[in-house]
Amino acid sequence: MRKLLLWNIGLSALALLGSCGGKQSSSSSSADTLALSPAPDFCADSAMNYVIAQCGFGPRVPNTEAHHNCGNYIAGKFRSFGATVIEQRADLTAYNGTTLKARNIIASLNPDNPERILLCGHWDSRPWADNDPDPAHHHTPVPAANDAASEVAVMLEMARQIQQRPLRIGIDFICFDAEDYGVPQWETGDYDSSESWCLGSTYWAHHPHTEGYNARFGILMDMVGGRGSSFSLEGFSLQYARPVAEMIWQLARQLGYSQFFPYREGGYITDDHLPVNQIARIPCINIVPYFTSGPSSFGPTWHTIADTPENIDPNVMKSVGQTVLQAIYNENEKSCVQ
Ligand code: AHN
Ligand code: ZN
Repeated sequence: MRKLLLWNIGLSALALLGSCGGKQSSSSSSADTLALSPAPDFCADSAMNYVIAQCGFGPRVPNTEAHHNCGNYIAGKFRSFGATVIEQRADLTAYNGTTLKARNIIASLNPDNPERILLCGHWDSRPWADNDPDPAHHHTPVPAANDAASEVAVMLEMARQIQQRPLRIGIDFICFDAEDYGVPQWETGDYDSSESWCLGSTYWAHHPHTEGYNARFGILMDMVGGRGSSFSLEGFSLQYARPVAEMIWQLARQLGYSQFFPYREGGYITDDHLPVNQIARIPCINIVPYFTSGPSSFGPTWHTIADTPENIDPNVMKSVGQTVLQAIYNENEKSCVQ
């Protein structure tokens, strides 16, 4: 009942209603300004190191040794930051019939708290750089620094920071597998592209890692480190989780990241937030870049062999990591449980 009510009221009222015992900071005087709970400083250099480490394994294409080894690395890192890690394994069928030995990596903080926030991204690399300007590379795997080491790096750095300043609220970091095995542009067969992406998240949405899993909301991050990136309000995010999107873009503005989070609408993106919204029924936004010029709206390195750590801007990861950390610490203040 409380939850239903929350979704139907404005954000400033939401902040007031959610606060326990009127512990509202004085900075929330203006109707559109959100109170900022104390939050740790996201370290961009640390996140950069996590990008480099993941790329050091080679492209993390499902069914490869690099994928196996990097999966162990990611799970081990989250464990070292005090998270409880569940590895959800599944045999998923790619569009072309290939069986993918997939592994969703789920790292939970305060796993017993029913009040939770879901943070997610994918960790697999695309097997084909099919958007590379040079057709000679169209069958070469993507190094995948931005797509998707960046989002895993941001989640790892958030987990490291949270360990230093523990939360009461529950957090689930989910690294989805097999997001990026969608039908390549060079494929000549008659395949349904829309069904070919997001296999790991679709599996998780049908088989959540705990029975009856729920979260207040979800935040998907996809390609959150590319140089020159800015994040527009994505269409499905507004459709399914507008209050969450408005809260994040507002927090980004208050933290001085308007340059990275312009308050304007981008396109509708088929991505891991769709199964989370449509199957798991958790309102989930997508922080995904929107380039208004160049070869792709996802940026010049998207699905090319140039998706390397040199083309990552740590300041972009900082803007995302700091904003999402702030949202989590704000939610933590609202938590009345424990
Ligand atoms: C579409 O191309 C429609 N969605 C892409 C989702 C994606 C791929 N994100 C990262 N790689
Ligand atoms: Zn991709």
